[in-house]
Amino acid sequence: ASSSPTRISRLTTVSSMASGVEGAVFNLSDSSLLKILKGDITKWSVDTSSDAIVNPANERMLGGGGADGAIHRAAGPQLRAACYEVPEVLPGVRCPTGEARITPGFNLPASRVIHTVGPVYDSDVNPKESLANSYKNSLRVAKENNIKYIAFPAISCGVYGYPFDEAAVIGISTIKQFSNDFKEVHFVLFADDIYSVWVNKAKEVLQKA
Ligand code: AR6
Repeated sequence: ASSSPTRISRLTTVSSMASGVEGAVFNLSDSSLLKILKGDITKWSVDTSSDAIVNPANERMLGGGGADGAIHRAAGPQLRAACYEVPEVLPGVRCPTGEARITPGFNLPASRVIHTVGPVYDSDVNPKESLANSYKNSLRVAKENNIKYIAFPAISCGVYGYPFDEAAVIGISTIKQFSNDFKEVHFVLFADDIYSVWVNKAKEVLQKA
């Protein structure tokens, strides 16, 4: 299988955020693709119900700012209610850093939401390991729920302060490791700067092999 990336200006496959969206496509394995898209993850959809978006949440899982806030607003109040039902493992902690939990997507176009908590870059003892765990556990929960199409934001790259280039390498290489279980893994990135970093790092990481 060729691992050379195909630059595209328009997505014409399953992604229905397609029209005019900027994106880059890479082969992860013989049977799975990585798509890096610029856009709003709350609008992401594919033509299947075996899909999920990943929410960069906090340990309480009851909403917040950034992508988490946008996802909760778009999903509607049922999402907060479903998160509230997730059992606490410690007082105030429903999802420890690096772990993942799943809920329905309610009013979102995505069928499910996988909530994960990335590391706070400046205070986590091992931010690399924690960020890799967020990706791994999100993919594990996705696999357990037969999800074949999954969209990630840049976990920890906002409020939690993770440097984009390091986060991109961890995210892309971790996804590569587990790619066989998925048809498509997408990154949906909000800003131009972060999008460019992701595309460049995907070329480095995926062309090495
Ligand atoms: N679609 C895609 N990406 C987005 C969107 C969106 N609608 N909105 C923001 N981003 P952040 P974190 C990007 O801060 O760093 C919350 O308060 C954003 O530009 O959402 O993991 C939680 O409750 C950035 O690149 O998540 C936690 O307390 C990336 O998503 C805390 O923030 C992640 O930024 C989690 O911080």
